[in-house]
Amino acid sequence: MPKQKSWAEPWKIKMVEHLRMTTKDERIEAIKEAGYNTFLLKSKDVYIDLLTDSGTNAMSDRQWAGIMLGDEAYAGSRNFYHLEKTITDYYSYKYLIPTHQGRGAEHIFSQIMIKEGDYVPGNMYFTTTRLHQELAGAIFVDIIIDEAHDTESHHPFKGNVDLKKLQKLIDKVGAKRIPYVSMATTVNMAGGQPISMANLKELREFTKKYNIPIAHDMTRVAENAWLIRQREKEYENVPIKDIVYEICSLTDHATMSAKKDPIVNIGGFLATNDEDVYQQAQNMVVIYEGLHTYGGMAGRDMEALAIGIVESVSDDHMRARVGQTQYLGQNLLDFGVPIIVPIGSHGVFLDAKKFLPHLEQNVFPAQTLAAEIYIESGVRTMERGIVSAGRSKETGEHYYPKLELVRITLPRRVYTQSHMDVTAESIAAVYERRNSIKGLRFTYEPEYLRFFQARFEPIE
Ligand code: P70
Repeated sequence: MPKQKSWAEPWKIKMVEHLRMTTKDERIEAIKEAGYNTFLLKSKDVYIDLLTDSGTNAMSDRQWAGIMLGDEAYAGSRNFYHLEKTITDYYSYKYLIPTHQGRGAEHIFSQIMIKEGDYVPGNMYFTTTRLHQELAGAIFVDIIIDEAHDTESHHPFKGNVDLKKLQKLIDKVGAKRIPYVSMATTVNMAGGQPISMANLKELREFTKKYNIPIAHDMTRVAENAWLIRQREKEYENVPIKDIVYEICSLTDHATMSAKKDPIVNIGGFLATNDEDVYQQAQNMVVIYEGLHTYGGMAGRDMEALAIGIVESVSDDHMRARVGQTQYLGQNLLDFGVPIIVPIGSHGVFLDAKKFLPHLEQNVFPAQTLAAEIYIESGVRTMERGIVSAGRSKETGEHYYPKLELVRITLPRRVYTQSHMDVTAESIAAVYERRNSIKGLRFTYEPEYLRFFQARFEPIE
């Protein structure tokens, strides 16, 4: 008898997009031209693109049909009202401000909520989120549990908040200097790890005492809901849709990069239950994004998003989505490749410190490994380590994050299990020749979000 019953995708393929195969020599040239930064590779030179799950999803026939229903009125598009109702029905939030993508919402929200010298505690930083908090004058404080920084801990909810760390911050700076707690479902930089419902409820009770609101980064909330259902006994039979609604109900505001969970290619929003914040955001969105009934999205994109939200909370969709990630992760474990456990939802994360133990963190092991994987097979992955962490605003020194990772991220409904097999085998091949791999050094380092455009050269 097989150990586990197989699952299969709850869809079939109607249209295909051709992929270009390349030779190793072509790839060596391409990565050199890209300054050893996978963000700077041209897509035509990539075979299997696992850089990100952001905006790389395959829309359904229903979503494409929705595109034809785009109402491109400048003001009051009917797609906006459809989206607004969907967000209230599925995510509970009362008010909606559409934005061009997640960071547009982060920008507006941070500017409204933060005063110079404030502190924003959160369950680990995210690059764009922290930068907007810092640009608004805040200092980010990590309050995730210690296990999140340990690639070997099997804690089922590495996204949990450590309330003792939050208490310590309140004791030190006072609740008045904390405009909100930044809470992400799931935690991207920790390896796609979930927060538990029990922990979120505790956080809610705790913050209520101090009158501190919770701002929810809900970019991958449905994936978090799936992992709650897998790992939290009381929820094993609860539909994803209900878990998502309950998570959102425990928070006050939300920012969303709709390019992930809701299976579209562009879009985002700020949602809130606070009328005052809504009013201020309506005013700000017209400066930076567009009128408050489209905020940087076309009418057709809002329609595809409204439909995608409903599809994203389907149990069948999520079983296949997270099932594929688990399949790739298990394959890599079987090859003995060091990855973050438990396997998360949107990708598998290689532990570059263990993969390349002979490299110091200041020669960028994860950046180096992502470049080597590309050279091996044309699979594109992303660095999530010291290059992503950037430099401290105060000291100008690199942040040295404990986690030095390469993220292998899975777009939704795009690749097959055979693509996963090829990916795992090519990473295993790099693992076999790991001892001969050397590090990189900067040749160009941009000031903001340096990982996107930085360039490197190999250290001989
Ligand atoms: C990724 C993307 C975006 C993202 C996110 C969370 C938890 C906010 C955002 C911002 C794209 C990305 C962004 C920065 C560095 C690398 C890649 N994550 N919160 O690939 O949303 O991109 O729409 O502005 O994951 O993980 P947006």
